[in-house]
Parts: sequence; C-alpha cells; structure tokens
Amino acid sequence: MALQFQATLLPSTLSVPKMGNLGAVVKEPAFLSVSQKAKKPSLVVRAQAATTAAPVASPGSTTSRTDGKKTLRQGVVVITGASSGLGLAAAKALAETGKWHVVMACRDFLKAATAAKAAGMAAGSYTIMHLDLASLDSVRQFVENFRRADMPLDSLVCNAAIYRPTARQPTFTADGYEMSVGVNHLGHFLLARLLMDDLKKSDYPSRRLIILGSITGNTNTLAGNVPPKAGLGDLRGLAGGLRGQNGSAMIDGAESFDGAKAYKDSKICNMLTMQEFHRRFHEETGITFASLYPGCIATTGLFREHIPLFRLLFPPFQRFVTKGFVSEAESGKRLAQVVSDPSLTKSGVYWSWNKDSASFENQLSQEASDPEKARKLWDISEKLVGIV
Ligand code: LMG
Ligand code: NDP
Ligand code: PMR
Repeated sequence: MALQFQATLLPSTLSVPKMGNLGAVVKEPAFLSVSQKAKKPSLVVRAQAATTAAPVASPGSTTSRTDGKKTLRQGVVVITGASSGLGLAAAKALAETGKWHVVMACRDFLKAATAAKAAGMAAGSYTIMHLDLASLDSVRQFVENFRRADMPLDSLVCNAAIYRPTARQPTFTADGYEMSVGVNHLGHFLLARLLMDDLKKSDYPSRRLIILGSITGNTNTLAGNVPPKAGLGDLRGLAGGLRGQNGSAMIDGAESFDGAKAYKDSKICNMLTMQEFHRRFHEETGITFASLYPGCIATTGLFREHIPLFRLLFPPFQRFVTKGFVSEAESGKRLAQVVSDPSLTKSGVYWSWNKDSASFENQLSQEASDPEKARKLWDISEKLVGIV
C-alpha cells in the first residue's frame, strides 16, 4: 500500500529500495532522504518518501554466490558532514570501491545532493539523510530515521565540524551550547552513543567508530603550539553548560570567547571521547574505535570564516613551508583506509600518515590522552546531551 503510494509520487528515474522495510520509511514525513538518481531533488523532498536506489548488493544481506561460498555483503557507513571536504572525499572513495554504501549525514540536504553528483558518485551508492549536529533533537531524529531505513550500521564516521576563527562572540546551538563544541563534540557524542546499539547489532566482520581529531589539538607538536593553544583546564566551563552569559562559553571557563581555541578544544574532546569509547566498549563489543589526523587539508570549507588573506596564503604555506599539505582526494583515501582497511583494526589508536602516505600510530599529547579527563568529559557530556 505504502509502496504504491510512493511509486505514484516519485519520478520514474527513482528505483525502489530493496533494503528492508520500505513502508516504515514512507510513513515518516520528516524523513529527508534522497536518491542521487532523482533528477529533481525538490520533488523527492515534497514526496517525503524517497530513499536510496538499491545498491548493487543490498546492504545488510549476505549475498550467496553460485559456487556456494558466501560473499561479504556491502557494508554501510554513516559519514557526518559528507557534503564537502574530507567527508565528501571519503564518501566518494568508499562508494567507488563498491564495497560500501555511504549514508551521507548532512545538515544541508540539497548541498549534499549537488556535491555528491558533482563529485561523480554513482547513483545508488549513497543515501543522504538530514542531520544537524547543532540540534540534539535533530540528532535523535536522524537516529530514528536511520533505523526506519532498515539498514545495518557497520561503521560510523564523526567527521563534521565548524571552525570560527574570526568570531568575537560565541554563537549557540539549539540547545544553548557554544557552537564549535556543541557541533564538533556534543552532537557527535550523542550520535555515537545512540548508534552504539546499532553498531553492536551489526554482523559485519570489522565494525568501526571513527572520530576526527587534529594535530592542532595536540600540544606535543609544533602546529599545536601556534596560539591560541588548546586546553580544557578542569572543564568548569563545560560543566557550567557553555552558555556564555552567566558563565563561560569556553570549556576551561575562560571569560572571553576565542573561536580558534574553541575549535582546538573540541578536537581534544573528540580524541578523548574516542579513547573513552575504547576503554568502555572495545573489549565487550569488539568494535574498533579510532581517531586520526588526516594531514592539513588546507583547501576545504573548514576555513570559510577565516579572512580572505589567510585563505589565500594558507594552502601555499602548508604546501611549501610546513609540507603538511594534503589534497582533499588524498585525505579522503586516508579516512577510507581507517574505515575499511583490514590492517587498521587496532582500537584506541590515533592514526597519522608520513611523507610517503603510509599510516602509523601517532602519539597524542598528554592532555589529549589523559584518562581521568576523558572520564570526566564523558560524564559531563552525558548530562549535557540528556543521557543519564
Ligand atoms: C591566531 O593567530 C588568531 O589570532 C586567531 O584569531 C585565530 O585565527 C588563530 O589558529 C587560528 O590564529 C595565529 C597567528 C599567531 O599566526 C599567524 O597567522 C601569523 C602568520 C605569520 C606568518 C609567518 C610565517 C612565515 C612563513 C611565510 C610563508 C608565507 C605564507 C604565510 C601564510 C600564513 C598562514 C598561517 O601566530 C603567532 O603568534 C606567531 C607565532 C607562531 C609560532 C608558533 C610556534 C611555536 C613553537 C613553539 C615550540 C614548541 C615546541 C613543541 C615541540 C614539538 C616537538 C615536535
Ligand atoms: P569542511 O568544512 O569542508 O566540512 C565540514 C562538514 O561538516 C561540512 O559537510 C559541513 O556541512 C558539516 N557541518 C558543519 N556543521 C554541521 C552541523 N551543524 N551539522 C551537520 N554537519 C555540519 O571541513 P573539513 O572537511 O576540513 O573537515 C572535516 C573534518 O576534518 C573535521 O572534523 C575537521 O576537524 C577535520 N580536520 C580537518 C583538517 C583540515 O586541514 N581541513 C585537519 C585536521 C582535521 P556544510 O557543507 O553544510 O557546511
Ligand atoms: Mg598551522 C609545522 C607544521 C604545521 C602543520 C602541520 C600545521 C597544520 N600548521 C603548522 C605550522 C604552523 N601553522 C605555523 C608555524 C604557523 C604560524 C605561522 C601556523 C599558523 C596557523 C594558523 C593561523 N595554522 C593554522 C592556522 C589556522 O587557523 C588553522 C587552525 O588552527 O585551525 C584550527 C591552522 C592549521 N595548521 C595546521 C592545520 C591542520 C590547521 C587547521 C586545521 C585543523 O587543525 O583542523
């Protein structure tokens, strides 16, 4: 019944998904998911029924070969912030292997659809679902929608981020938390906590939860010593709710807001969170938890709020002076490796790459590997996102 309803509304270029309980998907009005095959995404959104075209081997089902051997089914990976930069490049790299169906979890639906198409991602190799990490309601809604789509979850990549280097005043998420930490850490913290149940259920041989870190959050490096330096202090600002007015918008409780520091602090939170997940869940679940510094991808949208002179000089500076520059395509391959390379199954690791683009286990700074701080961060974050 629901199926027929959809068929009459969707353009003929859309095919019906073959990955589970479609009826449940169709019933949900807020479900924003579009197939790349849709020629007119707006029509699809209005129809409120679109989901992905069927992947070649439908995710979730183990395909049998004629010789009787079982083939590994297509994995399903959710990547947040896959509408640009690293997330888009990794989505493309993974989708191109044919081994992965990519769920692009993005706040700007049409931007994501356009970006995927412009990147040349094959129709049917991905699904776009709405996720705004600046709203905890949206995070919960995303999880509900993802479950309704009836796909397994084999890997989750917490990649989205914002960086507000020139902001003099804090801005706040829907829940009233300072935006950089709210989006980069708290939104992802809730998402990852909720989706742990789904990762646990997956029968995929190597399930992974990956959270992006960065060199600039690590003060054991030169880059991490460029002012303003990251530092969470005793987390008093976070414990106070990062509200700004009658307290601090900064995690360490500092009086004045510093957008660049807030971003770097959020990256420490990302790296601490990965390790705390590892300590709490790896042994019990076998899930691999990892973080990484993919290199300096100086051309991405991350620097969109920086002054034009910075945006002009930063790429050549990184390319020729620090030599830490990496292209979006190369960084995408690196992240794809952390998602799917059979040799990168070690949990609790912060991956980096050397000049020959070979991965290695990197050392985190003292603060970014402090287990006591990680536990405290976990407890406070649970309260802030409403998990008790
Ligand atoms: C802040 O300024 C802003 O105030 C803030 O709003 C925010 O935007 C933030 O991180 C973002 O930046 C940073 C500012 C301060 O840095 C600059 O942008 C200055 C640029 C000066 C350029 C000179 C470089 C010369 C190279 C020429 C190449 C041309 C291209 C230039 C392009 C520039 C793009 C960046 O920075 C400073 O205060 C300058 C001091 C920086 C020194 C940092 C190094 C400290 C090293 C300490 C050593 C510690 C030892 C660590 C041990 C490691 C062991 C492995
Ligand atoms: P981009 O700005 O290109 O990509 C960030 C993505 O996050 C975009 O898709 C953006 O969506 C999305 N996003 C931002 N806010 C939200 C939100 N509220 N809800 C959902 N999605 C959101 O940056 P990068 O690709 O450079 O960054 C990706 C990751 O890599 C980040 O975690 C960053 O910290 C990390 N990293 C980047 C480095 C670099 O040199 N660039 C170095 C080290 C780490 P939209 O397209 O709608 O804006
Ligand atoms: Mg940094 C020595 C190597 C090195 C590397 C690998 C980076 C990466 N940076 C390095 C050095 C320097 N940077 C030096 C010497 C300076 C002073 C001139 C410098 C400056 C600088 C600025 C102003 N760098 C920056 C900024 C930013 O605004 C970026 C930032 O901090 O974003 C939070 C940034 C970065 N440098 C990097 C990387 C990877 C970034 C940005 C992205 C990130 O950490 O996610």
